[in-house]
Amino acid sequence: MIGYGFMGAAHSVGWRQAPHVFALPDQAEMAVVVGRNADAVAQAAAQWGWQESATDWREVIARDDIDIVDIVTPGDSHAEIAIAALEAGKHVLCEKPLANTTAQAEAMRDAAARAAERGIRSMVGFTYRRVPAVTFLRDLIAEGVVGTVQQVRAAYRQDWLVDPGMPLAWRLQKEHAGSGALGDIGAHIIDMTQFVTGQEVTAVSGTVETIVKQRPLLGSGSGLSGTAAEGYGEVTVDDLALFTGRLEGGALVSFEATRFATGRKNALTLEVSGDKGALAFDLEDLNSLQFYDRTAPEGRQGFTKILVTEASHPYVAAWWPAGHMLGYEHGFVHQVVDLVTAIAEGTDPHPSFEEGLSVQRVLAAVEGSAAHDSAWVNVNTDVA
Ligand code: 4PW
Repeated sequence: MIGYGFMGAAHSVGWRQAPHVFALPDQAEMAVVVGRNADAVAQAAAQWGWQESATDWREVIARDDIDIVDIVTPGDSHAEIAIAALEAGKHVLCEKPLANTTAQAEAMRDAAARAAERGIRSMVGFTYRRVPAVTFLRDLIAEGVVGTVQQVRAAYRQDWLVDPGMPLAWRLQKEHAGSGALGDIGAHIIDMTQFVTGQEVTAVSGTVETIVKQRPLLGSGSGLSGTAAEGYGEVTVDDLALFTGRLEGGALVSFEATRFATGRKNALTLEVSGDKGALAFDLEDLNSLQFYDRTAPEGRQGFTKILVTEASHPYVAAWWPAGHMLGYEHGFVHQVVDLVTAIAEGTDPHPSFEEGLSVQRVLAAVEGSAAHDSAWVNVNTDVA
């Protein structure tokens, strides 16, 4: 695993738990964790259970005893590491968003396609697809329970930037993160919308905004928290992005990605409305779905809460007896299960780098639209 911050911790939990809870077709050992700071990465290795730590990812990728490379670094290094790993014959799991630009994502998709010819697999870490309720929601839509999808509402709201004293972490710097709320959390709701509806976003119109333009420099910290050092620096990414998308089938989607939703901590909500019914998911209540059945007798219709905690639901049987709850970390476990299974069975895991690229194109289209007074941008023809 390359990187050891917030996502490194989450992925470590995934690698650690998966072989204990699920009957994996092949074993995965937590061999090496890599980071630039030798002491800090050694501490991460000890805390999360990696056999070794190292400071040079190129040396680790060259090792014969490494089969899978898991990339949890900021977006600016995804392309270089992923392409090198694929060329070295390693299967790759890469955190989202796939890259910082569409050009990088295209190069990664091409490297993945070349590697696939040699049986090398690659996958993007859109982990929320693997929340059982989200996978189940996708299955229900595919089964036709909402009928024709006519409208989607997708929002990812956080509030960790409302405090102007929150320091200038890498997520707030374009050269490291590519974009702000748009790429970090907007990417999740774009992927989730495309995943559950089975339709791509073909055009967008949107706007992005940076509310607090200067922040204290970062002293220490990772993930969504940190301490300030002396001095201020420029915020070079968006704090929020609001955009409308058009799906292949014609339905409109309202997207909201924001780090300025005061009081909303990690509120990802998705509602799919169709001519036969509607389905809604809320990450802050992630063990359930809301289902509205328009075909039920008049007077008995209403949103019903379905607990997605039965053995028949995706991923659930391996965990606890029916009715027992899962949380944020379980998606990372399921991600490892699906990747290792695909590698062992010789199939291509999802989301593929191609799917990661499709999200990247939507992100670029939103930025393009925002730069031109929210003009509609066609994702596949207008994005270079
Ligand atoms: O991928 C996302 C992160 O970058 C996460 O799932 C949530 O938002 C939590 O942290 C950020």
